[in-house]
Amino acid sequence: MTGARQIGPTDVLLAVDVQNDFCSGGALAVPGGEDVVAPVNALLARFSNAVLTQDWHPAGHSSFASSHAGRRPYETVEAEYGQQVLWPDHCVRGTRGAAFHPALEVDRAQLILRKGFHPKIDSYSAFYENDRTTPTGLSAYLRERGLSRIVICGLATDFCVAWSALDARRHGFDVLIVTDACRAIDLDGSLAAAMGEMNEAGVQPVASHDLV
Ligand code: VGL
Ligand code: ZN
Repeated sequence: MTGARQIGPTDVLLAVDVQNDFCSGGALAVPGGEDVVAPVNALLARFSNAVLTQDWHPAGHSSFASSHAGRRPYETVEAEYGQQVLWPDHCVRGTRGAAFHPALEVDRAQLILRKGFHPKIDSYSAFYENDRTTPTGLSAYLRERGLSRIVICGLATDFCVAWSALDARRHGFDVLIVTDACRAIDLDGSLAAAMGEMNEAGVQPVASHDLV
């Protein structure tokens, strides 16, 4: 079999934001978002190390268009830390939209990392908030557990998946992205841009059937 890659004891599966609000009928539905659940579950069954992230915003979060008078979702504003896309209200902590997709095999994960909980800072990456200086603690967690290669999947390819993959490379992890277990928002070419940046940074695309 060409392209087969062995899953080993120092590999960790990082499944990003497989939550109701990013699936059909959700507040920030990613096209085909729910289609990742089956491949992500199949991956969870094969990895002995797994981390899930959960987008987890307080009501009135600064990334919500509704928090900015006269602004609409998908417009951009200047936050204290730079450009920030405004989103529909989504993944409000404790709501059904913030819950994982009901079919996701959450029990297989050892860590659920919540992000985006600071009212004035968004957090796409699983490693750093969007101010690019506030860490989530994930890098130290993985290092302390001796995990050196991150296999990433989930939602959305061009935001939370890509930002996490790029930060993982900056922290010196090997990174694979499982393309069939991701779906994108694709806002103004954001998918092509994200794929280009990940390629440049050495994030390697892989199909889930090649991970054995
Ligand atoms: C995400 C936009 C806002 C994501 C989260 O999971 O990619 N995108 N919050
Ligand atoms: Zn969010």
